Amino acid sequence: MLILLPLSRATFWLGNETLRVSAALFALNRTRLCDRLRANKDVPKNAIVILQGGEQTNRYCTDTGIIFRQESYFHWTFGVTEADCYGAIEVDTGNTILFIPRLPESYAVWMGKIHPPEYFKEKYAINEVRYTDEIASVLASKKPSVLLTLRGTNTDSGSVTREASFDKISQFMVNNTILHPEITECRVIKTDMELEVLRYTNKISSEAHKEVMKAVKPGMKEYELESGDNSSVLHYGHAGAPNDKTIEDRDLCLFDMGGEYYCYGSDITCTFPASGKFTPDQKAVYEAVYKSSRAVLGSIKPGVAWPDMHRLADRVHLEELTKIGILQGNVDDMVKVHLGAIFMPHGLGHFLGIDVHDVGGYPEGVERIDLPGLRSLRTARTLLEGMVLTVEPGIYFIDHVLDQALANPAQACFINNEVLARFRDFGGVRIEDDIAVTASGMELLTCVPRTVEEIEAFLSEAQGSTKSFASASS
Ligand SMILES: [Mn+2]
Repeated sequence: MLILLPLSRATFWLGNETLRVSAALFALNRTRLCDRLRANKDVPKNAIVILQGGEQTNRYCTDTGIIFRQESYFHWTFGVTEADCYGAIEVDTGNTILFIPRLPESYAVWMGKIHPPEYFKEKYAINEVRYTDEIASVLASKKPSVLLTLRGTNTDSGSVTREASFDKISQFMVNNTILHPEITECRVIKTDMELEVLRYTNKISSEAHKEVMKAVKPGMKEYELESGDNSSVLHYGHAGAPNDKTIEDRDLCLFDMGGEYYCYGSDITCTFPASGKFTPDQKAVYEAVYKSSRAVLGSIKPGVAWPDMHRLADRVHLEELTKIGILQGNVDDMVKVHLGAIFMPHGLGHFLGIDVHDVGGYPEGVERIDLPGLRSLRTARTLLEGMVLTVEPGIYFIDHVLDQALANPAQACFINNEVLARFRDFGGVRIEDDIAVTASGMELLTCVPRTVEEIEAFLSEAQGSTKSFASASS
């Protein structure tokens, strides 16, 4: 039996034109999780799922708070944005209990209003809200057969989830192995409500990319493009390689960035010429990547193995690089010596959701393929309806990798070094779109100028509008 609450008022919304996300999204996630767990013969009657949310932390030894972002499994299950909470679900009934921290009175002075449990009950449409210092007594009153805690390894990072722990947990029977594969599998398949948020995140991130494309001018510093609007978080540059290069007229710009909305992400890459016009070599390489990108998008459907999509992109790249003259010989023979990985050393794409590299890429029974390029894939799964992935083929000219290939006679024989020399300082091209697998194919979530013609027209229009604005204001 499921306990239904009126959900209409429980909505996440940032005002203005932003998307309203109903708490029903998370209620459905919990229902799906409970359904899976009840179907699992290892889960006894009267089991309770207990998750620990993310904790508020400070910068090193200081009292300067680090901006809090909810832990992803906790967000998927409860949609709660506050730090230092726990959540429990009674598997048989779906009854949900949120445990919030009992904040000290000083919080009201320094941080803002202290809300009572009733506030959170309404805000998140959750059946029961109690304090975290009551966890043991509240759970004991439910007489659970077992507490299901979350312990499992993230297959991208190798890091292990933080398993819930609280004072007096030792008085309960605890199982920490059942929950992780079940909840991870739920996260892999997106519901319609989740897809709606991902569509929205992709839409605003596509708009942000277009704003950046319009703003880029040779002579600017890379970091000048790091500001953006539309609630976008731009992921690029780091302390070891800050974005401090001056953009030159002949440069290709590559922006790999995506915004998050209510923790649901996006991941988009656009590559375009700073000058507004592709050189013949830039156009040739860009069109090679565009061709592989569209070949993959046209082939995606349920039942397709993701590594085969990676192989397809590689093959198109090898064919196109042969047309350009960088490679010579038979493409099948190039495939045998893994020449594609020289130009695309990363995987074709990854799951996307609450994490940008979303979970579930390698469940039990799916093995990583230990071959160049393919071993970098964050999933080797067969596609299912409801999966959301990035498709991000690229061709890069990386000196270190090219020199290794040239030193290997099995690969060097396919490379025309004279033509290659022309591309040594070229950099790279990546086209990254986000897609959802549908019943018969895929839905493209990203909407930015993609062909050479579309990009040049967009950039020339942007330059034109800047000029007319400048003349109008002078
Ligand atoms: Mn990506």
